[in-house]
Amino acid sequence: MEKFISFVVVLGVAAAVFLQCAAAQTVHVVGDSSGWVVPQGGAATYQTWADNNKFVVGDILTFNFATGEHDVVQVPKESFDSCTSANPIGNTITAGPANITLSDAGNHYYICAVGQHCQFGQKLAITVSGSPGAAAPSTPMQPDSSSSGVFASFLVSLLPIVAGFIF
Ligand SMILES: *[C@@H]1O[C@H](CO)[C@@H](O)[C@H](O)[C@H]1NC(C)=O
Ligand SMILES: [Cu+2]
Repeated sequence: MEKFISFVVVLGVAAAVFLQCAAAQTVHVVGDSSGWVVPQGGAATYQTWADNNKFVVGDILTFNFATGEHDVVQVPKESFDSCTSANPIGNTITAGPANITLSDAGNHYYICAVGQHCQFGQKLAITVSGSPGAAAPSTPMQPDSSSSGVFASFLVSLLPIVAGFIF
């Protein structure tokens, strides 16, 4: 019986580690309650918002906008600075609200390509840092896919301990 309780405790610890990994992903709602709009305060609005958030690989950006009113496209810094959608990185997202998973570290630039919206400040620059739990920034932990793998390998590493309890 005592061995069984120990076994349950070990499993509980493993589950706690797993949940901590899964919870590492943060959802950032761009502009908070204002959403993704032409900001009243100009470009400083989203800069201030970005400064108040910490972005880590695996996090999600939620752009809240009505389809047809705005869009989102990731662009290089040059396009961001000059507010053009030249050399887009990936497709323009036209359906809102839109979630974007931050899959790599570094500087990311997003603009709205509708009308003059970007010129009026609907643009977002963020710096994404590597996942703190990862061995290296280039191999981030992906909460949905590989954390179950991490969990599995963690369980395997526990097998000798568990075997010790049971036998
Ligand atoms: C975006 O992510 C949020 C939080 O995970 C979720 O509630 C929402 O349904 C997602 N929206 C879309 C369009 O995927
Ligand atoms: Cu717009």
